[in-house]
Amino acid sequence: MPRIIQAAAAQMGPIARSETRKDTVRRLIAMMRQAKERGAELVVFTEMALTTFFPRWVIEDEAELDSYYEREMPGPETLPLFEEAKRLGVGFYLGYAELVMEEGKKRRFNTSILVGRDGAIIGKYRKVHLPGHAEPQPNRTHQHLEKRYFEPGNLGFGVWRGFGGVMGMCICNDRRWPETYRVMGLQGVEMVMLGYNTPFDHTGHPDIDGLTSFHNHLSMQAGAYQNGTWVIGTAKCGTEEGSRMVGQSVIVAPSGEIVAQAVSLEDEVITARCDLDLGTRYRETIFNFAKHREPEAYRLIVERKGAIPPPES
Ligand code: ING
Repeated sequence: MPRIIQAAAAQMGPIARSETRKDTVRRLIAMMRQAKERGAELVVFTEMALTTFFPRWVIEDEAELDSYYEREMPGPETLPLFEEAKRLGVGFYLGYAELVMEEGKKRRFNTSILVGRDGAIIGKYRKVHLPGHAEPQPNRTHQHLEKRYFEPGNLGFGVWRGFGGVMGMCICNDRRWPETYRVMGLQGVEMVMLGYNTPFDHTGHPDIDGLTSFHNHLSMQAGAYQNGTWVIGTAKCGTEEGSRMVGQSVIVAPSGEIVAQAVSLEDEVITARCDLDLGTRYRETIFNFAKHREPEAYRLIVERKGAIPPPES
């Protein structure tokens, strides 16, 4: 019996600083309905899908900063999305800024959840790789202050059974690091979902920033192929409060091939028929970890650290 997931990526165009949760939830529901009309049973929304990407600014007022976070999920303003999902029988990945009291103190995470077709939360992930800075940088039109506004995720890279397979999550910068996919790959992940907010001017080096689009897909295609997993990457894109962000949302097969791609910088739904057993065939042949990986070799290299002679002084 083939294990097919009809999946969708719901790319978001810019979210203005002035947009309310009501506005953004309305946009998400509209795209969820579009995805359902096209047969989707799973929709991947983007990173921080409920607000503008606020780490581009220095925000000194704590009440204003807190206004960008969700204290409960679902909360009164996001419940309509969960209710519509249950009515339609569609599961979803949602990225948002999470504010919780843990161990007696206020904690802030860049978070995503996976919600089943019954509207119940299956799993939660908190972004591990936080790019950018904790302090504002000189000579930048937009800051990238995720290290100021979030803690590194403390939940690791988990996987969860759902939609007939093994599902995993990560967020944005995580997609650039091979460990992200491999830790889930070693747990048998079959579909990795992620959202991203990726400005074109992140490093300030024109030669590197000029490859932002190329590196976007390279990261996800490599992660998919090297771990025999589907990868769905959903952008928040376009010019948002003056910051130009890459679009190109994609659905990538375990072969590394892009099977669906967004072509706009607006709200756009793309869909694909994802056969989970395509991944199985890669993990039973080329990427059979049990047969072909040599973790012992890596350990030896790590233990021999310093074995490379220092450069001639
Ligand atoms: N954004 C970007 C990302 O990793 C970035 C930061 C942009 C890093 C371009 C490297 C190059 O896609 C987030 N939010 O992680």
